[in-house]
Amino acid sequence: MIHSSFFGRITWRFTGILLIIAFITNGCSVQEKAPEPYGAVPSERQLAWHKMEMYAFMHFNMNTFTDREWGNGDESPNLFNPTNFDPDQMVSTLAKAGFKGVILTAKHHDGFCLWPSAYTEHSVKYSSWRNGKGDVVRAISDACKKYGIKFGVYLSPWDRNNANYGKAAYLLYYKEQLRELLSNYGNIFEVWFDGANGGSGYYGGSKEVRKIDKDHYYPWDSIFQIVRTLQPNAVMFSDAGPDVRWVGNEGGHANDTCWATYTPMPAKGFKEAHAGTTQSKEGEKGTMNGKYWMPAETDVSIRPGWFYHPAENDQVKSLAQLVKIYFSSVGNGTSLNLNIPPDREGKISPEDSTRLMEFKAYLDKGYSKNFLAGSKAQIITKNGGKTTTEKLTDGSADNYWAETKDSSCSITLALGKAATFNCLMLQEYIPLGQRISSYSVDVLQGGTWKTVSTGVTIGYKKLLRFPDVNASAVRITINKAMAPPVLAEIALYKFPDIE
Ligand code: FUL
Repeated sequence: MIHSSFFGRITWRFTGILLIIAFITNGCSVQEKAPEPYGAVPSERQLAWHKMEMYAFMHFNMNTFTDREWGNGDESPNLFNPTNFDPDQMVSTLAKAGFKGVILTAKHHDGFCLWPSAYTEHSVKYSSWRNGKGDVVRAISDACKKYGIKFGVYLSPWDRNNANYGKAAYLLYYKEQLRELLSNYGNIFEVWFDGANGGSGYYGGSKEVRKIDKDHYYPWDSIFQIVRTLQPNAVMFSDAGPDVRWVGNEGGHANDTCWATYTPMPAKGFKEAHAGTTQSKEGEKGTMNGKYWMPAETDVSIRPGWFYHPAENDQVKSLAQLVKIYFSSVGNGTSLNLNIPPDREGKISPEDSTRLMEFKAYLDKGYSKNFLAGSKAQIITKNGGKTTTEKLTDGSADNYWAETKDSSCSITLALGKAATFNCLMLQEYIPLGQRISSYSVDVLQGGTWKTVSTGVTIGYKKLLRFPDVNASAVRITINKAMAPPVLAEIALYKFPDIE
């Protein structure tokens, strides 16, 4: 039959191509079948976001000049007046400090717009700063392109300036503003939707309290659709995602058990889980086997406030505090969004930039030597299956080793020679889901195995810290997994002590 052999050839060719693709992407032998994904899995845009790990929040707006955290909305545009505005200094400092992106507060709750929006008179266009010709969004997004980092926007859903806030007309205004930001400034990697909504304000002179029905006021689906249409690669952040969830605190920590999957639940008194209406504390842990892949972002400020206040110049977080935040956020599989608020000149202040460079030097030193580089992992499964792999130590998290049957196994890696270390990095291969739910780590000291750490979740990345230990091998025992484990990378480091 001409037809069946024709289709047979096509099918054969198609299968052959698939196997070649599988071989190239996974490094598996052609006989091996890629494991089925387990549970919710990340989208391409979420995978790209995970890999950023650290980006900077930039709270810079009217409050910078009024010494406030929440402006009322009645501030004169002329108050916005950076005296030495220097986007190159700001963005190059952040890029040098290792941040992979910047999220700018294009509009905070007071409603002042850092770009010349066509829809309001409450913006840089109506300020005497640069005779109304300034555009902070343009300047920062251009600098991000110049220094090779990504750009994101915060557009406060609450607006204490707008006369229509609380009514349907405001929502049209909000959407137009979102369209402006997403159409005119190049690629956006993240759009940040704040959950603080409704209350007292200026509201075009009404000066009243405007409570909104948080369950129904914002048409989140159509707002999200604007982002998907105009910036398909951008992730959206809010208490309830849809792509990235709030970690649930502003102290800079995730839980030691932190799932990338999440089923957001409405807080007491609300019907639906949206920005401002979730049980936010749950964000610290996420949900085992949660409905969505919705990893956490840990947002925290380098200073007590989100905006710059001269009186807080001596309260910039110490290196020890930043390092603790790093291990508690990035080390628990979340991304760190560290706020570095520019000062009234329009620069990153010397106190902050000095601390950032110390932080960068600390991380560089810690990551300078991986004691497992090139080591071969010996794997023994619960049922006695034995295998070895170099994929876990090849420096690439884009390929993996997969166990096909057993959910528990032990992975032993020998160091070239005994060394002192204090941090083990583990990575699951998340395109196939988050699977592991219990493990322990032992080190070999003079012929005896000693347990140094135990854990529940791994996900995109887990950095396990323990006191300095001198040992010649490390063993990871996967005790439980919801599906046979698929790991991407294992590394071992010695981070410096902090005096
Ligand atoms: C909060 C806001 O109310 C703060 O001012 C700040 O922007 C922080 C990141 O989010 O909800």
